[in-house]
Amino acid sequence: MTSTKEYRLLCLENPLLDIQAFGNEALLEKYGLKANDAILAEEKHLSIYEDLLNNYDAKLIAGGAAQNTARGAQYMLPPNSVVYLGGAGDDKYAAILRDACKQAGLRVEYRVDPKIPTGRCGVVITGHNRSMCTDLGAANHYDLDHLKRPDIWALVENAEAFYVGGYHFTVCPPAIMELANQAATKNKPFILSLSAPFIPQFFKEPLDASAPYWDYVIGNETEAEAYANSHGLGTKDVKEIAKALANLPKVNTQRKRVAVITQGTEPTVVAVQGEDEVKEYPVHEIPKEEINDTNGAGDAFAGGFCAGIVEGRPLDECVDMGQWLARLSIKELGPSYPFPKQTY
Ligand code: 26A
Repeated sequence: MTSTKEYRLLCLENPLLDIQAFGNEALLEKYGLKANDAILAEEKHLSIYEDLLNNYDAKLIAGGAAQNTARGAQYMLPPNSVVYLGGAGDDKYAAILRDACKQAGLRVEYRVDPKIPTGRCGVVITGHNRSMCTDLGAANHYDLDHLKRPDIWALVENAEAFYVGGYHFTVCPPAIMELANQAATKNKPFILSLSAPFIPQFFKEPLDASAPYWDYVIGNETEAEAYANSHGLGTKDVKEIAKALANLPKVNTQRKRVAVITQGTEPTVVAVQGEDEVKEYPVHEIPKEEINDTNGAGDAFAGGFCAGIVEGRPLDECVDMGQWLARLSIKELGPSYPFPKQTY
């Protein structure tokens, strides 16, 4: 049954402006970056943003993992279906983000910090890899006061599903827990992305505190492996890890947990709580010449998947919607979706 209600999906995380360029080994080496990674910027990284803009013809693109997912879900849903929360500044970068979200039909409710610049993410593309280095800025100041503001809390109560980007564990775990609790007590789906290997590695405690509330947990193979390592699962087998995630203790027993692990061009792995069989969904290949870059492919997958969940579609179809949207995003520059809109 499709509902006509507005803002059925509410998303939370870190709004960032991506400063994205095609780079090379030397650039990665200069800043001590791995070819495929996502990290928080330290002092030594802070000049990379100017470097990318001045020397690598970097483009400014709306980013922030869950904001990309939110734009993606909105892409596949009726108008006014998705609202996104996070912290931003009051500056040129925030204006670019607002504009991109407006064009995508995504409603954003930022906690605006007039004194702190909007967060930025340096993205270095080399081949099919992307290295991301984030200076969170105002995104790091999201707080419970904003979430509990009556107009914002009304959006939370109105929502029928929640999507939280795991990157937010570095910012405001109490806000994540508020949404998790709201989901469990009202029997609404709570969807969490593991986001990056460093989240299960270094933010294990807040991640684990939220685990009993996950109805859906989404990650890629490197995040799954990082989770397995930091939790002593003793396996690198993606299917085994998915099974372990699906069968963690759960608060809302009215929904079976689903763990979804993407693996680039390899099949998407899906495990359901209490079920022995772990399913694999092959991805449709994209001709090489049609690939622009893979930055944001995982976010796009999550966007399509969430759109399916919000619409109450069967799990198989949700996975297919995720794969479909990821494919569209890979053909664009950065975490973007083609306009005019394509229909699923
Ligand atoms: C806290 N960190 C490190 C981050 C991010 C992030 N989004 C939120 N928090 N680091 C990278 N990203 C975003 O990931 C997208 C690609 O998946 C980038 O902004 C990029 O758009």
